[in-house]
Amino acid sequence: MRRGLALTMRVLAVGWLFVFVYFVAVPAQEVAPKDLEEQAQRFTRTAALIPMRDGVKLFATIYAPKEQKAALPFIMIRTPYGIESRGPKALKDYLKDLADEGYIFVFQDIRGRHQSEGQFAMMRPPRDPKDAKAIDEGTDTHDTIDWLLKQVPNHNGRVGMLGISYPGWLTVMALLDPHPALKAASPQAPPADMFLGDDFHHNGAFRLSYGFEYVALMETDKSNTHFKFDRHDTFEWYLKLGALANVNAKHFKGKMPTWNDFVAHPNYDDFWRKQASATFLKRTTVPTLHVAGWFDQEDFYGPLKSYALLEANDQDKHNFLVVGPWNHGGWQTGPGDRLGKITFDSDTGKHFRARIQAPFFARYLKDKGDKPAEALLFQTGNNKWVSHERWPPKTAVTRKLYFHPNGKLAFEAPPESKSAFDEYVSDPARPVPYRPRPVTPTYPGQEWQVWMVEDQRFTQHRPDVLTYETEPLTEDVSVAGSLTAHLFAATSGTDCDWVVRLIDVHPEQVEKNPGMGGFQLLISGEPIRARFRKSFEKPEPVVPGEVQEYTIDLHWSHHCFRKGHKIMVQVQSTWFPLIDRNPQKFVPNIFEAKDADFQSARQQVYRSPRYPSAIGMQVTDK
Ligand code: PG9
Repeated sequence: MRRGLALTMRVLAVGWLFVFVYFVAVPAQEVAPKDLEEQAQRFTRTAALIPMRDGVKLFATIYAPKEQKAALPFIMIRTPYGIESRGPKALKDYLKDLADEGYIFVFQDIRGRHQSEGQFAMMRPPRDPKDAKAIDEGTDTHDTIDWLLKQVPNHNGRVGMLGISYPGWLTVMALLDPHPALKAASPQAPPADMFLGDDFHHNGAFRLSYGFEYVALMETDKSNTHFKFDRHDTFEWYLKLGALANVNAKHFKGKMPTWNDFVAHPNYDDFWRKQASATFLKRTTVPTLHVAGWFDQEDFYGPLKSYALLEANDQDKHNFLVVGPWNHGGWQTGPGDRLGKITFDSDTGKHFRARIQAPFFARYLKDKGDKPAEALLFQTGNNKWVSHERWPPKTAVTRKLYFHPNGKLAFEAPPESKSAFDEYVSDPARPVPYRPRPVTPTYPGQEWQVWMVEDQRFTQHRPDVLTYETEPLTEDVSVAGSLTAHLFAATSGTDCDWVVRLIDVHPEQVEKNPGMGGFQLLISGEPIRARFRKSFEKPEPVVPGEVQEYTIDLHWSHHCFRKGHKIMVQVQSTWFPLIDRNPQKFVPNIFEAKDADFQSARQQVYRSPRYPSAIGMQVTDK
């Protein structure tokens, strides 16, 4: 192997003519033989170990069309998940329309993963520009593009980059100090802030099942390793695990760098800020198409934030947004005409790949076709694509839906009533599940991918879940923009979580689809940790019994609550094991709380003229 690498190095100096002879041939793994066969007929596959500026070599495969008549642009995907299992498959679905158009495809394992050398660092923050020797994902992309331009024949000097989630974030990293040949980028579902809104935390509340299982997946070894649960229902497993301190004590034994980072950084400090896009993503010279899914169970905050950050400085008008009715990466394969039980009346995934993604790259890499729309969003509820010149639209106005006595929800402010609040007991020993049990593992699970479109009826009438509901709507209510929960609430403890869920309740009779009678569709749900109500940097205990105002960002939505449907809001204090349990007693660091710290708390949600809890929604008549 070492002799092979030495040869590769020597060849690089000689030039591209010899490159195909000396590419290090690495056998493909985990690929369906059919995919390989098909690709072998269409493409010439070459593998290479590409040297980076610090000498570390990254493994890449290059698929050039066999019948290549003209010089073509590159399309590149960099990933931590292993290119041998993904590249050939992607060419059949995710990248098929691009393949039909004609590109040279490049797939690369990032530093420290699968067949690449070096050390993996979870979301390695951008380098210090003053440090000439520093590397990051941006320099690795830059060095790879440099190499491709010199070593691969018959290209047109332009590179496009895309990817979903981690590969989407790698695409964002490539935008910071872009290689001049990078002419188009599509970051799809990239995380933007792991403390505020993406995979690992939401508003500082730790995403337990995802955080734990993703760390095991990525840091057990160089490949993808699934944690082996000894129970089918992980709800039960996490409950038995107890306090988070038991993760290192019983399982990870201090060996997982990212878990240790969670424990060492329980608040929004420089560790999180350094890797958050708001810190460095200000402007880009590269045309960029951001892609998000309304039902993304992992990174919904990220793509919207990335679009908004670049939109603030988009003088060149080349920053675009697409949001479809998809779960995490749901646009990469299949027709996209449904998700779980929800149907969309058209093949939204196919449409995206053929009519949005492929034309975007053709426009900027081949000078073909027109500019994309500024913001193309699928309006859920009405099942139609709507093109906006600006997002959120200028015409959107904010309306408030107030909590009322007797579980009512209305656009009028609440009246005085005998008692000003509703209450429940939150017991961390009996948390509210976030999806119907059994909660099967995240990886390689199927159910995880669709939990956001599960019928929410499974929590209704629990004594620790408050429900507020409108009358059947007499006209459509079309959200186009942000949703925000304003909660006035008190706890008998010194810390707690508040989880707010906004739900579209279908009528009892759905003619077109009787199975949807009464279905409760989650439109948005977010937790807030009381300790962070004033600052994510400096948590503070709450005074027991004192009413506090909590503002919870429920993000953007483009949903039409149809005439005859009802709007429902639910409030609870656990959402398990999606979110770890709050001890409900203030401790300096929840990752170090003891089992004995967990206590029940009496939770009160106010709905009076003085403390009018409500959901703010930007609505339009479109
Ligand atoms: N949601 C995944 C992830 C991205 C970035 C960091 C951590 C996790 C993913 O699907 O890639």
